[in-house]
Amino acid sequence: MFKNIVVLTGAGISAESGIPVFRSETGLWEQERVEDVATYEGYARNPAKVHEFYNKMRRSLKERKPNPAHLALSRLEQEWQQGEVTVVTQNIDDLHEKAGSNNIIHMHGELRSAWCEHCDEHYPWEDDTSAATVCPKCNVKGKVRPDIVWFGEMPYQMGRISEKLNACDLFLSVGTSGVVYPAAGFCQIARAAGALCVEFNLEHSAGFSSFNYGLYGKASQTLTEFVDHLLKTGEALDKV
Ligand code: BV8
Repeated sequence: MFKNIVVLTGAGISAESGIPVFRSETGLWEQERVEDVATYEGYARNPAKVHEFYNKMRRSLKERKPNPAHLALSRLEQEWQQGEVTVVTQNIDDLHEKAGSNNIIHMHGELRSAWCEHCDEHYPWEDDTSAATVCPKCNVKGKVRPDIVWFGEMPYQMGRISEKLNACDLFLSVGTSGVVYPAAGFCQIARAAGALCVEFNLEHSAGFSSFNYGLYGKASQTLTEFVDHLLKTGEALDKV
């Protein structure tokens, strides 16, 4: 019988809500070089470009809606009585929140947060950021950056994530290509802790061999069917 559940999500869970994934023919990394927009060096080289890259994403968030995959996880959190459901997301959008999930860890940061490099304060942020932005806490101008974890930077709440992984007996990975670490290594930690590990993707992720099995297709269908069955029977569906 399962008790604690950890769900790792990646860009694929938001694809059906119209947010582009990273690694596909039409993916984000086809339009921009990772080095230019998702590293501190790229930000230091051209802050205006990086501010604008995230400003565009943040503006478009307002009209993005959660899809059935996000809603299935919110229902799972609400209706699962046997233990805790934790969503660990690599995504910087707010679709898990909009779907009603509460127990969420944004390990790569959030578009709707900003971070002052001068006073190290993180705070909710809805507008654009730029070199002209003044920190509402320390009043220093030009030190407010997008609150996003770039390559080479430490993801957030790794201690808490590791606790959840070591205490879970069901690990679901939804819509991630499994190429970015440390997230790509979470399945092995959960597996070693004795969890059943299932991936939900369009195709095998890079880490598919670490999972007990995968359910392939659109997460709005595969994950919804899986959660329905889990809530009804307490069992894990192994084919859809
Ligand atoms: C760190 C922020 C250490 C910006 C992101 C060599 C080997 C191994 C590791 C490394 C290495 N060299 C460097 C590293 C470490 C590096 C890394 O892993 N690099 C990789 C690329 C080799 N990692 C880091 O730097 C991390 N930090 O290690 O710090 C440290 C230690 C001490 C002190 C300081 C530091 C930081 C990583 C975070 C980087 N930031 N994003 C932004 O979000 O814009 S990563 C970026 O990729 C996003 O966060 C994204 O979430 C993440 C993963 O991408 P996915 O979510 O998987 O998206 P992708 O497009 O790839 O795949 C989508 C999937 O969905 C596909 O599989 C597709 O089939 C599926 N899909 C599509 N539609 C659907 C679907 N599935 C179901 N239904 C659908 N409808």
